[in-house]
Amino acid sequence: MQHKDQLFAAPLAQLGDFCFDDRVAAVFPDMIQRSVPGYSNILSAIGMMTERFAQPNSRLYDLGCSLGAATLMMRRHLTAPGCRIIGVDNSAAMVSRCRDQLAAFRSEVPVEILEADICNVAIEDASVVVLNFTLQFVDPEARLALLTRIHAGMRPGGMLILSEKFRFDDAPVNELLIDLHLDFKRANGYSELEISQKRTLLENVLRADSVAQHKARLAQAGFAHSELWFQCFNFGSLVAIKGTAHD
Ligand code: GEK
Repeated sequence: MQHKDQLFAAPLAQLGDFCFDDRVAAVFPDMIQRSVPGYSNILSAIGMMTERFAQPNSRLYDLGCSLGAATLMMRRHLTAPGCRIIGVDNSAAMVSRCRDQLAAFRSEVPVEILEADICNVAIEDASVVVLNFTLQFVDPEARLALLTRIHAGMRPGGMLILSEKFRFDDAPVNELLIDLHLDFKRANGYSELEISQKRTLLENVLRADSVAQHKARLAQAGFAHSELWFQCFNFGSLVAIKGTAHD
């Protein structure tokens, strides 16, 4: 059953920091669909990239998997033999619901969901790694180290899909794209109160980088190739490929 996100519909006495607790996990599919422009397009593309980039007998990672929407997409589109998928999230509420969700669909592909911090989990022998709107919640100081470890744990020719909320250095453009995103949320039925309360809650936990910052960091982490392949307002997705001996 789909639950509607009404967490911020009534005035809240205290606005602390947003966290991925059981109340958020219970409404998460509705929340992300109504808040992130392009979310379902990006999920479809994760399926397409998996089909293309998964290498036989390798591992596929979904880092910050929430309820496993990207994990499910990867599992559905995986054609390479002998692979396993590892989903990781540090929210106990998300992990428990994610395991139930995955068990609801039959599949031969082995999937493991770990409750862990993506900054500590081992990345090994990976051909596809997904960071679908997760890096933005990692401490900015820890982002390069994480991407460097991901790169080190990938096979040559492997693919990283990095989806994020962006900020833009050009102030009028930044304001316009933020405004268009707010219109998107209004069009999806969020009230002014819901929008402003959620914004305050996210202020300290979601720190967005620019596309240029992402590209520079990906290069620094060792990725030979990267490009923005999708953007809608201030949300989008990059692909990065680990070089081969021919690069
Ligand atoms: C999707 N990828 O539906 N370690 C592990 N998990 C983390 C960490 C961390 N350090 N920081 C945040 N998370 C999903 C959507 S949501 C995006 C991802 C959003 C987890 C956090 O618990 C949450 O489940 C997820 O990252 C971010 O395709 O809510 O905007």
